[in-house]
Amino acid sequence: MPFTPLSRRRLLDGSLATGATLLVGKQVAAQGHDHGGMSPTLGLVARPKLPIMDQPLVEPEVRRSANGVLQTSLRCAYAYRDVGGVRLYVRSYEGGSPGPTLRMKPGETLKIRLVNDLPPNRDTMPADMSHPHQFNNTNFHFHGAHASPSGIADNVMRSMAPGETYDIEIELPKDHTRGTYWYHPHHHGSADVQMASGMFGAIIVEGDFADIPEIANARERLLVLTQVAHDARGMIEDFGTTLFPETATRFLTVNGQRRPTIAMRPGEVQRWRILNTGYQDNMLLELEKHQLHAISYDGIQLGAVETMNTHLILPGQRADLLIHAGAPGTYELRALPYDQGHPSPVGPLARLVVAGEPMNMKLPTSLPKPPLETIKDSEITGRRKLVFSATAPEADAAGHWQEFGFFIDGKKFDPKRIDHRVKLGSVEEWTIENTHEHDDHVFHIHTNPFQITHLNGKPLATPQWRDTAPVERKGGSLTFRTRFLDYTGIFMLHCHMMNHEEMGMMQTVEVYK
Ligand SMILES: [Cu+2]
Repeated sequence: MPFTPLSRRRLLDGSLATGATLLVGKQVAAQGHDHGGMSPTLGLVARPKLPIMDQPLVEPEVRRSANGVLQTSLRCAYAYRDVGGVRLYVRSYEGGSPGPTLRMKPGETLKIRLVNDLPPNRDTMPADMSHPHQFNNTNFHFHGAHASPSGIADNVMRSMAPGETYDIEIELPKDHTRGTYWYHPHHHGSADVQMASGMFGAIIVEGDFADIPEIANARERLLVLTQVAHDARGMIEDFGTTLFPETATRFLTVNGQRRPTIAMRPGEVQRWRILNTGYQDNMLLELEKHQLHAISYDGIQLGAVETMNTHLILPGQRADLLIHAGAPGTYELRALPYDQGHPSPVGPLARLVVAGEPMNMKLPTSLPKPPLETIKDSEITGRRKLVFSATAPEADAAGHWQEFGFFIDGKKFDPKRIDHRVKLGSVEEWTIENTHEHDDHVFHIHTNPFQITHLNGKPLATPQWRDTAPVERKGGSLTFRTRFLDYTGIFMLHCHMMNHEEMGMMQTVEVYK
């Protein structure tokens, strides 16, 4: 049929046709049937029917370095996400959660252009900085990086305002430890809300265990464990009702999926890089009828495989575990009950489905010498003691969140105050004590990892390198040694339970020349 210009008649036909569609749509809707996608003009969002659970695990998009540089952009914006039968509308990196996985090597530079496309803040600055506020400010932290905390590097004192674009450049030294790291926002006031919304991603510093064939040949999986919290609208816009109460609505996901499936063959060995991004709570992991074989914690290689039946992972921590698949069957990866002062979240995380041709893979019998030298008594140049504490309303533990207070050395965070001055070249032994009756806390310090020597005053059989570690309630303690050799500047230490950090459980450290 030859082309003819639109006539009035045709327009009329068109409008009639649209009307008919609307009418049919209404009738179908009245009968209770799904009419998703049939009448887009009504402003309905077509909603694909997604199975709520048991879909194959999907790993985030990977962005790699080239010629010594990992150059990419990260856009912060609201996004819709359908997770486990809930439609969320929350802040995101690149429209999803987790954000892209960044893969780079020691000696390389991470260059990020961060575009803050969140809307303007609606509140002004509160009188107390340790009241959550201005949820659309952001910045960028490379958790676990041994890198400069200054300038446009791993500097969490930066403020990235909505509507603006910022450059970040983090150079890793050539001898940086290799393993599983991550990134997330760290702006005081908004970091908790943004992380609970799913703003985080993994950073893999490549090249560990390259000479151990049992590990190098194992298929790698990234499992980003998350506590998903939301209000009745699928949003997080209020700290006091959505994040702070221990009874707030929340569920667990892996890579933003509810109970995904992970396929293995009988006898296969896989390496699972597990990262706990939970904004508040611990998870006690168990894989039904399988042992967990740890080869690395917090991105730092262990000197020997640690085999266990369960593994406690705290917010911020990573554990690289080898899994040796047993007989065909379906096995649940789950979080078991754990008392951290309140019950930690419990439930299924994923399902391991073992099927197919058997494989004859083995676990490594030994691991290479770990990358960081044990800190000897003779190296210690100074000691410090820090006290984590909290106050709660006396009459009623379910009191309003503003009646609670979270402190280090009796003070709330003040970005203008330097809490610890450390001379470059120092090697120190610190003891962190927790006098809080109610909660265990999670100690994390930026820039330099530490070697735990004692927990609750008892020496560890093998001192353990970490960047995040527990401090148990009712007088529990964490003792570690750490070297301040490479970087000057101001960085943070804090509780990695983000509710506590946001309410003031954070301090500054300045390393000076
Ligand atoms: Cu805490």
